[in-house]
Amino acid sequence: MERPYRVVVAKPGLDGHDRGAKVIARALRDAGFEVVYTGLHQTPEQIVHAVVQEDADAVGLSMLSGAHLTLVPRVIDALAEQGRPDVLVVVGGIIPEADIPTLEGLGVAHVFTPGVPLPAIGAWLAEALDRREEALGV
Ligand code: B12
Repeated sequence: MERPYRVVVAKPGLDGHDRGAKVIARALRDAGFEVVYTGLHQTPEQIVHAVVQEDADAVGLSMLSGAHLTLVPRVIDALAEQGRPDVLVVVGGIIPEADIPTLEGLGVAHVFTPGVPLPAIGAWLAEALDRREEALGV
């Protein structure tokens, strides 16, 4: 990893499934990322506010409620509206296989479903953020 990237791990929506988000926040922190966890029950606007305030490189949305096709596009739109379309967006959780191409079409860089080893998630993110940094010419 070129530098310790900052990642906002967020729980959009009204459900209380926060175990996955906490596991990921911890795993990314242990892998050398700077992690900000938003806590439960965040609106897309609150999440994007955190991303802007923290000047984050990436946002990871943990979705187990089934509302991903409603909430993920709202986060992506709000990032563009707030002048941060460069932020890498990843989604994790209970996402039906059939919805993954739709999310990727909206601009989600990767979808992580249960069973992916935690070190592989950190490694993927580090590589993707190194590539993003190169592309941005930072
Ligand atoms: C534990 C659990 C609960 C717990 C939650 C405890 C908690 N604090 O999290 C309790 C008992 C509270 C609960 C309640 C309910 N639940 Co529940 N729950 C589960 C269950 C069994 C396991 C989820 C879990 O914690 N897994 C362990 C964690 C570590 O895994 P994970 O979250 O999937 O995260 C991994 C990956 O997905 C990924 N990941 C996740 N997030 C992120 C984020 C990023 C950035 C990245 C990179 C990766 C990533 O990496 C993680 C590590 O591998 C699932 C079924 C299942 N097999 O997944 C149902 C499930 C999610 N629940 C479900 C439902 C319906 C409910 C209830 C509505 C049931 C009811 N009628 O009351 C309520 C809702 C209550 C509420 N207020 O939200 C459904 C959702 C259906 C849907 N999506 O269409 C599921 C899928 C069960 C089912 N098959 O029907 N639940």
